[in-house]
Amino acid sequence: MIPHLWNDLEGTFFPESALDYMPESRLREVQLQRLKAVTALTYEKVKLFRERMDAKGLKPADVTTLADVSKLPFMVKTDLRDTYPYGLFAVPMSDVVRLHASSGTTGKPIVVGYTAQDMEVWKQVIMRTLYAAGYSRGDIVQNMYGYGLFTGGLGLHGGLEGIGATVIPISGGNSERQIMVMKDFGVTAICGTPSYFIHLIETAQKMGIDFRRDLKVKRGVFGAEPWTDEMRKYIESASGVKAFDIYGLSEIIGPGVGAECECQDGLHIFEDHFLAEIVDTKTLEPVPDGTEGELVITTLSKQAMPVIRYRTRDITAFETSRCGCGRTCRRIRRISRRSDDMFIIRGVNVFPSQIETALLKTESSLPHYLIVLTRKGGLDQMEVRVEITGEMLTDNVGAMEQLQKRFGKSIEQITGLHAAITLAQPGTIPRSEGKAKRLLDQRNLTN
Ligand code: DLL
Repeated sequence: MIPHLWNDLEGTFFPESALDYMPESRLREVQLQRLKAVTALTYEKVKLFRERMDAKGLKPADVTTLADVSKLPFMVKTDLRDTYPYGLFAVPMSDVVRLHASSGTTGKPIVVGYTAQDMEVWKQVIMRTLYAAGYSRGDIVQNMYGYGLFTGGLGLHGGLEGIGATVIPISGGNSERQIMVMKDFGVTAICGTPSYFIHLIETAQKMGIDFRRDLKVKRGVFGAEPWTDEMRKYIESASGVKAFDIYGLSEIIGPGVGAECECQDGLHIFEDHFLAEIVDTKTLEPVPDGTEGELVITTLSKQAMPVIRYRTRDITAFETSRCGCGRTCRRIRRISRRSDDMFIIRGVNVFPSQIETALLKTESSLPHYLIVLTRKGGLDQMEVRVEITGEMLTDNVGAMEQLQKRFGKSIEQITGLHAAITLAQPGTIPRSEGKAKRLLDQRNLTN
């Protein structure tokens, strides 16, 4: 018998968005009730979790308060690989109505499953995301996230249909056709990765199409990869599209773990379904609100693959102020980096987002860029290839050299490191239809 976690609000009915405004005391009650249930379910059904609990001498009954979550063992990505494909599932396969997979960087993908009720929850959190970003019935939405095993396309799709929007399931790629569809189908809102949208802004320019003059797109929900506030400013000023952040990961549900509201000031976590903690990356102890650390998430209502204390590797902090929108769900700061994104060059920790900030501080138009790491005479070298955009282009060689110097100086100010800047010809840095690849580490190939 599957414990029914979704309809356990003792008869209280909260229409989708109203859940975002649940009185905080009630929200914590719901969380605790669900935390107890999910711990019991996972203990009973998932061997790996049961073994780890037993090793710590813990039983589900030891969870009596929300703070007790910190006693529970962590789960990490390799747990999904080690139990590939279905070892963490807590229901029989006959109850699993959907599988997705994330194409890890090495070897086998990780596989995640959903029951019919999980699909309903997923739809609801995406609906809440879309309402928060001002989407509604009547919107014509071009969904540019990849459809298929990736959770982005079909995840957003369910919620878009849920709010009654008209969905165009176009997926990524074929950029000129994307712009044609936007124009001809009267698209009012979009979903996709921010890096792909920046590429589309460029494509439209090349096609002689002006976003403000020729298109009706007003809003976009962007995520699946780190992006900065500078990038938001660029998107909004270059296209007139108001850009909202959406966060999520396959292991937890896919997109829809957290999202920005109209205040665009941090992402509200859908706390009735996801219990968020932020822990110190070294000690793994909880950090005070406002302090950066690694986001750890426990699914509170997942049936097919409940996940307890999953270490996301994503670095963020809880916002300490209340949000102007009145939602009671707590917010996290936008995720600018992953702890495993970091590269170490000559002993200095660097995140690709720092390079992006440095480039955008120098030039307001976002250049496409690639960080290339090599080794020369045993010493790490960092090259940043920056693609020339229309705004930067000039015949004046001196001016181009100046630009190169300014990029270098800005990177040095932010990271303390010297980077060789190469200005690349327009269109030469590879574009991605999904998540952007910003780092090419060739240190093992060079010396
Ligand atoms: O990227 C799910 C998703 C689809 C989210 C569409 C948003 C929109 P994965 O492929 O499993 O799932 O990758 C998850 O991507 O741990 C973060 O490191 C990163 N990520 C996702 N959203 C954001 C965001 C989807 N808004 C991993 N900001 C996560 C920064 C993000 N990083």
